[in-house]
Amino acid sequence: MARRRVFSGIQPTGKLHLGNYIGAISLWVATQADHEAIFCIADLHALTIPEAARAAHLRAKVRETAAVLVACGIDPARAILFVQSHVPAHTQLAWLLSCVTPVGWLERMIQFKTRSAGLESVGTGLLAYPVLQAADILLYRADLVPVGEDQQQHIELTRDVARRFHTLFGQVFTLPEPMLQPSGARIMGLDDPSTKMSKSRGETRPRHAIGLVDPPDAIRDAVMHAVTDSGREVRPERPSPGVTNLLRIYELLSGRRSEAVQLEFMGKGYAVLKRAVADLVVTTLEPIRRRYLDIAAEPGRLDAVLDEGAERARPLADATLDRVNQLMGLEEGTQD
Ligand code: AQP
Repeated sequence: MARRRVFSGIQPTGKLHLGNYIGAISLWVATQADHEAIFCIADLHALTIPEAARAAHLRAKVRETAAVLVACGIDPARAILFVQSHVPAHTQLAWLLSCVTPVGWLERMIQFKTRSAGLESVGTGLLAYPVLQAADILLYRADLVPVGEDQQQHIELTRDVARRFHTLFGQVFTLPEPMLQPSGARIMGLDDPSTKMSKSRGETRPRHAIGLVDPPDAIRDAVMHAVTDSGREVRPERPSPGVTNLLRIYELLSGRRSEAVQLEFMGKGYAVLKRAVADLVVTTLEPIRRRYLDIAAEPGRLDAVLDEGAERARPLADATLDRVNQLMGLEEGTQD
């Protein structure tokens, strides 16, 4: 039986953090064994965030992101790992899909509303971002998209865009399904548990995120200063967002059930919980950090991995794009 195809991407917008790992990258690594896996570093998406788009930073961030992904266990011998802008079909299909996507669908996206809130002027790219994301996924006819739950709405939009295209022009795409962590893991910022842990926020707020390759001291410092509440000990009957976030990190990294974790920490002081979380995070991330340091020391090899990934991705993407061009009347095709 043919293996199902998995596609996902990550933006090189800052240091990759524990939320990215728990919500997405750990799923990516797990799917490689029995799926056809394709992963991209979404540098074109990063251009929608002005601070991330500074040219001098972007190339370095792309390399750093690739090195962290490989250190986390993405195996370039099994999975295709490439940089989005190295495969021109992504932007080409995005334009074609934008011509069939109503603006109202994009204005309803929660991420667009959050990111544009309070801004005087918003780039067209921020609004059109989910169309490019739909193109990323649909180009590879992916069956499954492993993502954090914040991206679920964009996968639903991808399906809507594909369905609309099929109605207007004919069948070509596979309708993808999101693949989420069973517990729908969303990791919140340590300095503000009302907002999700985010790469870009982590760039300016030192104790916001746990970087996947942060040194142990920095991890312990961030966890021990994590915002909790005015109480002193864990009381599951009145959970606050900060304590819930720490319990959840512990639960997901230890692989234990939430009831067992609650029982373990019930009635114990917040300092005990924080120390246990810090120890577990450091133990989990230390092998990743060591591998990262080795990989980052050989940038030539990393570039070769990304070049080869793009070589493997291009023909797959071009085959879908050719068919779309034919259906839209831009190229001669079998139906002419
Ligand atoms: N806090 C989170 N908890 C669980 N999953 C998360 N993801 C992101 N944050 C969390 C998942 O990580 C994948 C890659 O994310 P992305 O780079 O495409 O963009 P994002 O969702 O916008 O991630 P960030 O870290 O918040 O970056 P910035 O600050 O640049 O926006 C996605 O699958 C996402 O769900």
